[in-house]
Amino acid sequence: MKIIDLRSDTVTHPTEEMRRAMYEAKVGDDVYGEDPTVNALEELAARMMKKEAALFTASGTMSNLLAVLSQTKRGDEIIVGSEAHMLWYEVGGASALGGVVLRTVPNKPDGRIDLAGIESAIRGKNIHFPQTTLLCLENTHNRCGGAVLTPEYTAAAARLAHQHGLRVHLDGARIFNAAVALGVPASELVKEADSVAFCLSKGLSAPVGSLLCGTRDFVNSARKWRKMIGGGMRQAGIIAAAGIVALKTMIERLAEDRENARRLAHGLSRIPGIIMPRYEVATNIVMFEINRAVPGLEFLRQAEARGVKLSHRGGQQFRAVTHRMVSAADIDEALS
Ligand code: TLP
Repeated sequence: MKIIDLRSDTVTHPTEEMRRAMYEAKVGDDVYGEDPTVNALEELAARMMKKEAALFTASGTMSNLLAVLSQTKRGDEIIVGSEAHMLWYEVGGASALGGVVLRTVPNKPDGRIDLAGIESAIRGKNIHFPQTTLLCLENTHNRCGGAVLTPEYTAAAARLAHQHGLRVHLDGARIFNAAVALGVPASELVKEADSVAFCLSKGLSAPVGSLLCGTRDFVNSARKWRKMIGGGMRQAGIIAAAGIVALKTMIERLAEDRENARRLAHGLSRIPGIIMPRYEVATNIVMFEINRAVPGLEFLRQAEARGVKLSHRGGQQFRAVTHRMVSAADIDEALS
């Protein structure tokens, strides 16, 4: 049976061109800084984000953790949105390994965090308080249904944070989905952030990897932390090669994923018993609920038995993510 896998864009396989590039990749020992393909990928990423330097890491989770380890000290407090991936899905790494407190401020449904909320969460000088040192934003916003932060919002939030002496990290796992949706270069969306993480292994279809970008000093520090947590990857050019192909060939096509997500959302909204959120689908993530006629787990099981895989968010709530391995015809089939 054909499977239409809408659980995540992380399920995408590398393209033929990526596989060829991996086979042919020139490699060296990256811990010595001698892997030419890793170096080329890091330079390309830094150029695309208009940052001084970049670091190739194993995953988005690792990049976000390194951003915390490199920009805070134990006992600090960092501000994250109440729906942040860093809070929900990164195993508490920032606290467990970075020793920081995660202070949450509510995310709005569109992924933003209210600026006044950020300002009031920043700790004043008081012997009892931890020091607030980092603000973390997310673009696109996973749990807010792939919502997009505009350059203006990001710049305003960053300005506010900087005024209070905080640094700003942007979890841009799907930053290119945001860039394509807004029709702006990704560098515009990360301009005011001190550090930005983005993923190669989601909609861009590379098999593994993420990049963490920022100043050269920041990246040097993150490189050291990466070594400590076991992320020195030796002949990583084999996987970096696919990343280069991803950045050179896979960004524009994200527009297709957005169209398919809209097609899916439109179709779902016409099915009795399915409840759609009121906001428009911004990128490649579609959130929906089903009414109580069928228990959520049963719906999940029945959809899967018919070849449609979905993410279950708990209760009656589901997530579907479009990607390169799902066509418009697949969306129609999933709907039917
Ligand atoms: N998100 C995954 C799961 O972890 C939920 C998914 O299927 O969406 N930041 C954001 C905004 C993400 O969505 C993800 C992955 C990450 C970071 C972590 O990336 P990886 O999976 O490479 O560690």
